Amino acid sequence: MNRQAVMLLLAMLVITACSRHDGPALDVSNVRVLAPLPGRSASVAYMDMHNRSQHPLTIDGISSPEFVRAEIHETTLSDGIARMQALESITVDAGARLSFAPAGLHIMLLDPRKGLLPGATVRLELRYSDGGLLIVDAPVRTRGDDVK
Ligand SMILES: [Cu+2]
Repeated sequence: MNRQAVMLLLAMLVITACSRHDGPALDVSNVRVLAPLPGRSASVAYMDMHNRSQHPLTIDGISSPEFVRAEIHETTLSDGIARMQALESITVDAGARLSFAPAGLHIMLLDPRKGLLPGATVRLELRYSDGGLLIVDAPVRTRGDDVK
């Protein structure tokens, strides 16, 4: 099978998995990937999440076919210095909203498999701790276009 056939098969498996996922999951909006700064390879993804279910939902893994690695990061300020740390998981409480946004939570996308151009689409695969998958297609924007 070629790569496209494999991806199609994976997509079908994901749809099957999602339909078995009982109850509503996370609503995701305002998704975007910012293209790397000139000379850099790391990209970042932001989005807003809303848990419409009656239960807390935990994301404990993330990947993207367009990148070798993807990680959940949080930027924190201490002594006036911004630092990033990788998080094992994030939990959105029942009814709560959570934003991945500049200077806070973000999805770090590392080692792109090819160049990222504004207008392209990046697929993000977020794994629920109970095994379901949340697939999000994110448009690539330049940093200057990002909505604050
Ligand atoms: Cu980061």
